[in-house]
Amino acid sequence: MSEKLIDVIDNAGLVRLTINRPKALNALNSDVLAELEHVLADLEGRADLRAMVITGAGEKSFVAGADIAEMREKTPEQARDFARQALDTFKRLETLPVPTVALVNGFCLGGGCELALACDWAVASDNAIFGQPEVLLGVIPGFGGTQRLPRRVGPAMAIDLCTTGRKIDANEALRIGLVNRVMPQAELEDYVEELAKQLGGNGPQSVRAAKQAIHDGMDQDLDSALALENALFAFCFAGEEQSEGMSAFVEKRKPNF
Ligand code: DAK
Repeated sequence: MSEKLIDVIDNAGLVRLTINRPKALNALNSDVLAELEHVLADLEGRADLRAMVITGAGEKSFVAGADIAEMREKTPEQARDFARQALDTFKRLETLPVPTVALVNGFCLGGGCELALACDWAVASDNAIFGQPEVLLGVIPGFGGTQRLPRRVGPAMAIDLCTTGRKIDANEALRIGLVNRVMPQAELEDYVEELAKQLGGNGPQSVRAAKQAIHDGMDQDLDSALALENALFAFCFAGEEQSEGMSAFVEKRKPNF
């Protein structure tokens, strides 16, 4: 397995992953997925991890989908295994305990859109293009799109995108809640760098707790989810972070997390 399909830059707990297959518009093949899973497995236990950004190499494409050439000859069993590999990898990404940001520059289609959906944030260039075009290829989204897309944008828009296969621009993606921000392409990198610093500068335990409360709570009924929030809120008072944050406010200084 090549170790060059995912570039990793680690800047004091702010980690940036770059999928590096620009000639295929960073399409996800088995090797990319295996390497991504390997990298995520290394990251998930790291106590110093503060935030993670994932992007695709080049200015044209975030990820243009699962690799169609690789999928073309698959039997149903092989297709199930291929999709399972991606589902497991994207689950790892989704449950990474720190905020994750999809930096979407250009095409974000099929498995690429599903990759962005497994991240907490999506920040897109103003020329980005989104879509779930699988029905145009005779399949359905296989990397979680039929489930994460309706949870992100609602079932009506998810049905629209998954049954027409139509592509939408960055502004429509923003309007339907698929992405958090749209930036001029020239400002995208700086914006995401600042965002990662901002996320990494907040209290690490409380940032992790906020993510956990929202993610785990979404899968529960409201009363159970509120009980989860209550437990995590109390947990925040068990460490030094809350004391430092509140003392800093009272003493009119910046907190040192
Ligand atoms: N897979 C493989 N190669 C791809 C690719 C992809 N998804 N997208 C682009 N490429 C390759 C092109 O083949 C081309 O390679 P060469 O011919 O140069 O060798 C190179 O990237 C540049 O692409 P184009 O020449 O096409 O560039 P254009 O600017 O003209 O067009 C495009 C860009 C993004 C509009 C076009 O490339 C395109 O339509 N790409 C396919 C987009 C797409 O349909 N994405 C969805 C893929 S399907 C499942 C598992 C998974 C899935 C479903 C089920 N099971 C196992 C059940 C998920 C499916 C998908 O994600």
